[in-house]
Amino acid sequence: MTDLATRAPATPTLDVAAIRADFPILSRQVHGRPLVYLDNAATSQTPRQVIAAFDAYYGGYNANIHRGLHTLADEATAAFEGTRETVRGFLNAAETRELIFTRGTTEAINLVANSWGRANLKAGDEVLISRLEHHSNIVPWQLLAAELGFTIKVIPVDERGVLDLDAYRALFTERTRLVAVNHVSNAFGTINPVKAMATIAHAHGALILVDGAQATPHQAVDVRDIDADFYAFSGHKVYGPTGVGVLYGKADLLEAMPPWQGGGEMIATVSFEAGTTFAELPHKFEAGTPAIAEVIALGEALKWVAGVGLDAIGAWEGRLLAHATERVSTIDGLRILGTAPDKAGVLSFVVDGAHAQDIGLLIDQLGVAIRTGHHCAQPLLAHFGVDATCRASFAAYNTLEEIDVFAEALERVIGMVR
Ligand code: C6P
Repeated sequence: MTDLATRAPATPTLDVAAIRADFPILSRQVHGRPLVYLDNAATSQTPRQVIAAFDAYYGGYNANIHRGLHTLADEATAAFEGTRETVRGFLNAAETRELIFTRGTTEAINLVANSWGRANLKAGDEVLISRLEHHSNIVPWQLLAAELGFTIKVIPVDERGVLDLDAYRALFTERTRLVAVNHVSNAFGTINPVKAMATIAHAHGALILVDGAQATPHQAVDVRDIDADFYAFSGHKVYGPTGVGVLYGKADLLEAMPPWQGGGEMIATVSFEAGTTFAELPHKFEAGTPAIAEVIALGEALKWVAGVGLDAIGAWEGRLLAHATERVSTIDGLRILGTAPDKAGVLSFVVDGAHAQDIGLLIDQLGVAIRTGHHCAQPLLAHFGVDATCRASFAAYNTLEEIDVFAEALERVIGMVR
């Protein structure tokens, strides 16, 4: 993996105008100005191919899956399972049974905590979590630790927001059972060396769970190359719909894990006398009717991403990041948080004398959408002595001209609040 900001080719290989034409929302106005959408790390926009998948499903073959014998049920089941195969290719997983559909990254991590964690962690054990984590990769472990009595140890970061690998190595003991780390930090954009971290974890007999919510939209992910034991991502950050995400888990681990939610679809047989036996993977972890249309639409999103190409997307976003970094660096009193050499398309900053929320509200009046606040990463922000930052985050459809509009709007807004 290389630095997105420096690996960008001089001539971008993306046809950004053609890409933008796929996104109807990008032609809308906000407060009388063309929308400049730079809140992609919160949720990315959705191409018409994904929107069309909802129409096709509800207008053509809406039915419950895996249950009916009628034509509509067959068609819906085939499309749903088709996405599982698309996800398999997207992550380079070995088998589709290693892929569980969830509501998103948050639910995927909660699944691992409540199933694998509850069955395998006990008092005295240790779980390593990085300082860079989103709350969804902290709180499930804290909840479980309060119940089971294991210890959470924090992998530190340096002043650039880069994980300290020597300190990481030094945290391992014979009681370390799990490492939970994000692939890309949502608050700072740091790309973590998860493959090296997996090697170290495995050498100590620990598993590694990788939160890929912010990696999958920007770079090709190969779960087998990383050797991740678990890998999670959300549909809505990778040009897909909300309400759907994926948990990848190695088959032998998932096989040995107990179900975490009970209901229809996840059983083989149910009897008051003999008890319940469970379905094979992946259905053992998919209780109840899933988000069928969303899963099918996620498949379209991943095909769209593959069609554009993640290498080209990553390179283009690197160019956007470099340009944005250069533009805002000249603003008096502006400090960028997160200056890792290996960084995805996220620009987090604070400005002396101007609160992040004020900047966010005022810049919206100029048609520019950025996120302000703690980005669900309070331990990270607290470590850097702030309670909020402004965050601009980039996607394939953003342009250099939009970055200029953003930078000019930012300067104007700062002038208003100071
Ligand atoms: N980050 C952001 O603005 P869900 O909500 O389950 O789809 O994703 C949670 C999540 C987990 N890990 C990382 C690294 C994330 O960035 C997110 C979501 C959004 O940064 C919303 S807080």
